[in-house]
Amino acid sequence: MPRASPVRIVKQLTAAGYNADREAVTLLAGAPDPDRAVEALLDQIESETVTITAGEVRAVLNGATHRTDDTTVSGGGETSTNRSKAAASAAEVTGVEQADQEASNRSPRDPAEPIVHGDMTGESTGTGEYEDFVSVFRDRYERLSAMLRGRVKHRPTDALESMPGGAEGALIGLVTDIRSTRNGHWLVELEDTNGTFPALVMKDREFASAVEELLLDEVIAVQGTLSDDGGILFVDDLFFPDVPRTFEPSTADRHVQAALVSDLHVGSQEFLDGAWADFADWLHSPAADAVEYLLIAGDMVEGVGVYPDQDEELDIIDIYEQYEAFSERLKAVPGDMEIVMVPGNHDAVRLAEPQPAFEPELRKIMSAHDAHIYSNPSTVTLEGVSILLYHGVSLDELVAELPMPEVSYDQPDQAMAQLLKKRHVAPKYGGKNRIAPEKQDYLVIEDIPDVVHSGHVHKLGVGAYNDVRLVNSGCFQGQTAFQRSVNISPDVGTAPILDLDTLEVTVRKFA
Ligand code: D5M
Ligand code: FE
Ligand code: ZN
Repeated sequence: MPRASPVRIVKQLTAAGYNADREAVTLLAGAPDPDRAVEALLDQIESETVTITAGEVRAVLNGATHRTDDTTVSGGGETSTNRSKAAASAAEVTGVEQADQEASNRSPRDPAEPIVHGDMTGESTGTGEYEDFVSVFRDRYERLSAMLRGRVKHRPTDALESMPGGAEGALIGLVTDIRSTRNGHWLVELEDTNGTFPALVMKDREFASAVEELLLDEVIAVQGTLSDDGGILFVDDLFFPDVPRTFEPSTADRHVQAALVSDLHVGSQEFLDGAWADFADWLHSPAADAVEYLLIAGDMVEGVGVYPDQDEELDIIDIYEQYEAFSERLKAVPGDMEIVMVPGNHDAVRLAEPQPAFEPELRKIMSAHDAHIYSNPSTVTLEGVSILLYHGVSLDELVAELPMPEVSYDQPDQAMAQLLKKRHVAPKYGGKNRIAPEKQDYLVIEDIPDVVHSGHVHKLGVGAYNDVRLVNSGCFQGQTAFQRSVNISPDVGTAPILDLDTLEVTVRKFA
């Protein structure tokens, strides 16, 4: 069935002065010729109609004469409507007269449908068997080693073993052990599909500091000289899969923006309802005219049983009610924006990454504005700009494990840069990160994105790594008891606004 963008349909109806039910828009979008259907509808509709119903659309599509009753339509329990920017509906959404006024002043948005890559929702094959772990690590090795192959003339570990002492050699492997020797050098054990081989990095080499950046299970390449007995590789150079310095990101060819947020934690006593309402109101204002997309990088709700004693801080204890409440907050956002979201560790999906997007029942609850819901991680392309959405649980691991002072909660973008360098969103298996074994490693950053958008650490971070824009969005949750106990002060009410045409970021603050 040919499908026009629902957003375009809403825009056409809005331009003619009508609102429409969600189902009416869906029907029009799915019509054989949506433009003709809209045209026919506008011809037939009575001018005093405010909201076009599905019944009216069906009448037009069936070629029947116009009728205004809508009794044949079963809403399927869906109560949300596809709101246009028309003043009446803006008032209904926000309950704020000022926004109502502003809404009627702003020009309509015309976002395009996002294109998604790496959404593994419905693709999960893992059964948790040993074989799945073997295949996910094999896939990780194969994809990451392919990125490194051009940089070294590597040999498999078993081939290195049979080479004579003193020979030049190179190896691509998964880091399985990092030890310092008695003299302060580093012994890094690397594993490929054929076996393992030890590599020695001397402490006085210029790249010795790279060892500090290593995490277990990441894939690197080393090049050097075999020891006299041929049993160790003395490393002369070390490579990460990395992003080339020459990387040039793509940009949109018109002025259009995306708001990048995360970590609302609706249902928590600390959810900053007022800050969210202010943000939503701002989106209705002319100042936000160019903001056509809203990306949410996980932790939409607070969830239940995520941390010990979490129930003491819950405002809403039922998970479905939390999503109902979240959905209400989503409805406050202008209906002509495209919304993309992925789950986080507080959301009601499996905790292990990759996290498939929600089950149908929760999707239905969150169906306001036809939001696009993908797995964590996923990459969406908006106006030609590819954005990797990853909630960010591994950032905790990086901050805890990496000794470099710049990789800290105060600069989450620096931790995000490490993910790009390692070309994997959760390099270390185990620890804080749970990884679900799948046939394929969906966590490899296969294609270099133009932008990485994360959340989770509740700290704002805007940076870049070899011209890839990095954004951590902060949160809409006030400081929790846990955060107080470990002295984390979250960046609250923050909404980084990304220019898709320049990749510049302006941070808006609503708290
Ligand atoms: O995570 C918000 C941030 O706070 C993230 O850096 C983890 C950390 N955090 C929050 N609560 C806990 C507990 N109880 N233990 C360990 N780390 C925690 P979020 O995903 O929003 O909870
Ligand atoms: Fe969070
Ligand atoms: Zn989180």
